[in-house]
Amino acid sequence: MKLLYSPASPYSAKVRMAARHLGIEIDAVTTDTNAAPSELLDNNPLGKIPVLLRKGEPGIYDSVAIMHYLDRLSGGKLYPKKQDKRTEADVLEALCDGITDCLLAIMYERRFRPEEKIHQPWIDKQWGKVVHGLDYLEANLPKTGKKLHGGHFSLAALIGYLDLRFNGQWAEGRPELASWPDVFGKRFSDYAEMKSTA
Ligand SMILES: N[C@@H](CCC(=O)N[C@@H](CS)C(=O)NCC(=O)O)C(=O)O
Repeated sequence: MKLLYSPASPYSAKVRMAARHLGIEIDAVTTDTNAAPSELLDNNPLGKIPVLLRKGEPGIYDSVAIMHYLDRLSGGKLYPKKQDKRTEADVLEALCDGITDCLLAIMYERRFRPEEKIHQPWIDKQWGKVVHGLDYLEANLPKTGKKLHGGHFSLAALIGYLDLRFNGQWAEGRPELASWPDVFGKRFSDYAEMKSTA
């Protein structure tokens, strides 16, 4: 299988880490969404990464659908079996992906608009959601034992992206969250290698 991805993409980091954790081989192919290559558009009409490609089968997107596919491939090793634990994992993943969505909205506002059209109230609104989300996580960090699940990988991807693009702006006053990567790194030793990079 191939994964269309980019090294900075947090959602790509999430699924790559999960696949590595499960021992599922994936060939990661760097893809520039701005160039909109046909391999990307033919497999995801939205032109977004990550997209998982299988021989002779339709592409799989978005990252949550890929995570669920990996879970099925592994025989259910990526998400808890018990209903309440499963819901917890799903909601954690939704929260961390949702915070990441806000961070990307901020990045895109700055990157794609001419400087005079950048709308600061929109950036502030997105940042407000980030702050609420991170404060919630600081007070409600998931238990991180031997059994990692999709929510853990989403949180790891979020923190990797925060470190890459918002370094110095999020960790202060959130000691639990700031030290969580050390805990996670003990359970998933490839974290430093696989988190978002420039
Ligand atoms: N909800 C999607 C979000 C994917 C996404 O926004 N990916 C970004 C890169 S991190 C992208 O492809 N951006 C290009 C675009 O929006 O055109 C997922 O979970 O996969």
